[in-house]
Amino acid sequence: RKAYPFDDIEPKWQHYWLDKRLFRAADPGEEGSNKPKFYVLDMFPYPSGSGLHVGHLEGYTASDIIARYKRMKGFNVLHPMGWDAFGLPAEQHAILTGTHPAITTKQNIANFKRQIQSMGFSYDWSREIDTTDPAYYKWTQWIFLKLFEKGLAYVAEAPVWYCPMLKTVLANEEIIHTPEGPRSERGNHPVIRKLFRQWFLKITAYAEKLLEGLETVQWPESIKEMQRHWIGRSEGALIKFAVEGKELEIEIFTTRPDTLFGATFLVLAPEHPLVEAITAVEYRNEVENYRAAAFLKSDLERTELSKNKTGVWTGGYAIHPVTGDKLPIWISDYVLMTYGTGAIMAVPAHDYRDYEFAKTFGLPIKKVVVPEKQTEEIGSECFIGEGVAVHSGFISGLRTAEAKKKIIEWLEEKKRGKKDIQYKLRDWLFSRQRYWGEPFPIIWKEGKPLPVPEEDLPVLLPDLDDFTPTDEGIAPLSRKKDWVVLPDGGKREINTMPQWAGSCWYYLRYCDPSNEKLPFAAQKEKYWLSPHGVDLYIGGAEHAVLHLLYARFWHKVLYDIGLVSSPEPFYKLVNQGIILGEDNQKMAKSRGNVVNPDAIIQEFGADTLRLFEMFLGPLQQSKPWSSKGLEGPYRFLARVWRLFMDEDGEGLWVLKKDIVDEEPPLPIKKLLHQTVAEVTQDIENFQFHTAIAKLMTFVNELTKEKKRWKSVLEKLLLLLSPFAPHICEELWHNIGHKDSLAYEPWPEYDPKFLEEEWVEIIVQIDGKVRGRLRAKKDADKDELTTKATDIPAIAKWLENRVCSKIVYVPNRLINFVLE
Ligand code: ANZ
Repeated sequence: RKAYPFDDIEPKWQHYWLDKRLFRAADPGEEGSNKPKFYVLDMFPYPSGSGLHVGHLEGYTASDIIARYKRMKGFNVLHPMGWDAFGLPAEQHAILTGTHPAITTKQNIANFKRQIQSMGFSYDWSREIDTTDPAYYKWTQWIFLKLFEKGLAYVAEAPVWYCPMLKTVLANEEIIHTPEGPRSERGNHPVIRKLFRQWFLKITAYAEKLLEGLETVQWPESIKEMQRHWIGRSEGALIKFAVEGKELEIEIFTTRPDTLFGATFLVLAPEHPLVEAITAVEYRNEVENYRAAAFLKSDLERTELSKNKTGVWTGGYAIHPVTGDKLPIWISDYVLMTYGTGAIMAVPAHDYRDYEFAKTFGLPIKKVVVPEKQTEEIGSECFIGEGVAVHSGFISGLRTAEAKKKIIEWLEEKKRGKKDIQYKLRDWLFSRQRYWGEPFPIIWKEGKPLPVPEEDLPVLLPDLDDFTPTDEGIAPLSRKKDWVVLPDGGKREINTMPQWAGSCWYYLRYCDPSNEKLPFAAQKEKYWLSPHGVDLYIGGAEHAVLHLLYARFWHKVLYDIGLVSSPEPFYKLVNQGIILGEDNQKMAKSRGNVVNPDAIIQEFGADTLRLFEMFLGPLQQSKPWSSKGLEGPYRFLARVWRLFMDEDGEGLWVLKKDIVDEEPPLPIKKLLHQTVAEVTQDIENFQFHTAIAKLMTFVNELTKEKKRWKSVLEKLLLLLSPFAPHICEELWHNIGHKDSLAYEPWPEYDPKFLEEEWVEIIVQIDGKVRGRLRAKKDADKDELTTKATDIPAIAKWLENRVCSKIVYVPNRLINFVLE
């Protein structure tokens, strides 16, 4: 027999909530929309074949607690859910089994939805969206066209990551670098570099705005820092070097223009367009071979991982813009074509990479900066810090910052260079040679990409039987000739968008999910997103630089076009910590340590699982699962149940007879108000584990009492309901309420019942203890001084004396120093 009948209660209330559409958010103009709004968003799941795992449920439980709490606090709450359903796994499955990805996706969504609903989350299901639904992706295509119109989507040939196993091109972020070489994040397959015609989105045009916006949002500092790092802003200068004997100039980017006098050679990326023109005939073979080898390496292999510097001399020289010295021009793969100008001035005395290169090839090293305090770094041949310029002509003697300024002024005046800012951020590789994604709304005519007219959207993804890309990596849609080739000779774009596309704007669609004329109506967007975007976004930290950067980029473009009303999409971001397996390892099918929520719900109920997920530890920390721990919350809920319910002679649950409509005694009142105050504060601070601990203490105390005060029991149910909504609804109903408690006002507390914390303060005269004083914790100094001087024993010492100083150590002592 179950300790309490959760198996009856839970499905019953889930149906009640759904049938009554109890959690429908009121759109502007509807009843309820005059309340303040609160938009609490989850990162919507990819509906995988293996179903929900307990990690999803952690974030979803946390957001549900907030949603339920905010409703009770009088907010009009938008709490939606949907499916990020395009993507590789369904397509891989289709390739293996022949089952169309649409079918698998549909089944998986149904399973995810069943699982999510069995947790009793208070989603507004009328707003459910699915990124693979043509009614949704029509607008993903529409937004793409806006980017295209603004010149933010373009086609380029580019060396990109290609995975021969997955037969697709992957973005930088989808690659992991292992000691065995670069691999695909998905599936862990080896990847290589290949030249492809690709779509790119010009996220680099928003680098500065993406950086600035970070200052306005309430995000974990670690995530902001990862985005800053990813964007990688560097301030420096561009400097032009003439090539000896040629009408050519090499432009370099440096963050240390103050070291110009220490440049002893130049290095070009092997792909640099001037390499051919500069290379002397006798070096051509060697240079060509080196270039071919470099092409096969990734940027990361070329820079961070490679320790031994390689390179070849072109036979050419550059002229130093100030001294006129001849500097040999080399090529090396540690200089990347994808950053700055693809060329550098090498300053081996002040840059490690250049130093290693100079050592390897016997090139000169010239010291031009010394530390300000000569104690540091003495004797080291490579000093990368800032200091004072030496052997540097007109900037000698200047500190680094001034030296930079002065040399830039000189360069600008002589038209040999200028101040410059570079970003590490690259444009977003946006096309995939895959089937299961949004088709591009693009038609090719005479080699030019043209937008599909708006009235012809959506460009539907046609049916296919064979989902494998061709061996050359050409997208599978190329097989659908009658779809690709149009009667007028135009040809459809056959690549599809990456999975990130649909998740770039889904939070906007939730505001107006069935609009057929627009992605969302302005009035609804304004209501839900003003003034600062989604109020609270909960999800995993693994999206720090992918989804969270891409979505911010799209949002900022939409903001610039005037389609959204806030410059940032997500105001407050909370990352839940990872739930590890019981073995403290990441949960993974291959390790066999994945916990299935269905089995737990069956054995203990959803309320127990919800409580348990929150009771594991602080939301933001990662923590191991412990199936033994489920008993605790389960017994707690059974105890709550027994505060209200008794078994009759036939084993049926009946309401306790001794529930009284009386004022509770003072100690119980105090405990109640204390609990209300603390649970409220804990919820506001996402300290759900401590909130639950306080509710447990409260219930233990109530259990000891002979009487059951109805007003106290009611408050308990309201406080517990965001965490364990089913049992609370049932008991609320049992004690005589007709309606759900979901919109009951959140309990208030009266500070006069709160127990103050007291401390003992030592009172000293000239450092000797002369008295003691009980005071409220953190009381202020003046208040305490008055109190202390009122103590007769102290007053006696102070009589007719002049006090020169009062020393106060908060919560510890007060010392009167006499003259
Ligand atoms: C001369 C110099 C002297 C440099 C010195 C550094 C220290 P971040 O901070 O990453 O922006 N660099 C420029 N373009 C490059 C490229 N395409 N591939 C590889 N390295 C490149 O670093 C900028 C510095 O990295 C630049 O400043 C340049 O080396 C190098 F004491 O120029 B520096």
